[in-house]
Amino acid sequence: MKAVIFDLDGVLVDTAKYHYLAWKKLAAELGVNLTEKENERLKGVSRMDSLKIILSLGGLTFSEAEMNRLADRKNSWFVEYIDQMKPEEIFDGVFPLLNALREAGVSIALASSSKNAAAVLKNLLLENTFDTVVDGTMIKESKPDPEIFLKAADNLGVAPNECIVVEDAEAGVEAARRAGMKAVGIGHTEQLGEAELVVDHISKLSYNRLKSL
Ligand code: B16
Ligand code: MG
Repeated sequence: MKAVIFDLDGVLVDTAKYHYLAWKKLAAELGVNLTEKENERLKGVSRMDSLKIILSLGGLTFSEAEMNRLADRKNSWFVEYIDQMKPEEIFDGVFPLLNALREAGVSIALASSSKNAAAVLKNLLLENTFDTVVDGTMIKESKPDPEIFLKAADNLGVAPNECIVVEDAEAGVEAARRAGMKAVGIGHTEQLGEAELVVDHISKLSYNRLKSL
């Protein structure tokens, strides 16, 4: 284990909840009931891919211009939530884990599909915490494509099989597997069963537990 690559939304902080609330509001306007179960498919995938999933749930089709307008509308609500975020919202267990990895000489990276990741990191005072950050503005394909994790490993100068990914999304676990990396899932085995280890919260992870993978 030379590097650990952390997802942002739903792993370090509960922005996954804000994505869900904003998508649910948009879906309701379109006459679609977005359940928590269906929302699992939206986690980790890009904004436009998320919208397409919602439209397919309702059997709806829109022009590209209209889809852009809908995606912007959802994003404006999401941005309102994250503008209010404070460092206290970082999950318990994040700093002890990051510090333990640092002390052991393990690199730490952040890989988020979100185009808002820089703003979230800034509000949480985490902008200088990671050895490299790859976000949705820097990639062509979002998770489940492995591009984001391969780019993070490349930035660190570490081989994929020396990296462990920490993810809350099924698409993220699949992206890690396709990148040739081990994955730890934060959530439920029902969605994240492909991961080497699944825990319900990041506070359950330790340096030793990651190393033993
Ligand atoms: P944005 P992550 C992902 O972030 C979210 O899980 C996903 O729900 C969201 O659609 C995606 O970012 C794009 O976000 O609309 O802000 O660009 O989990 O990869 O940190
Ligand atoms: Mg996530």
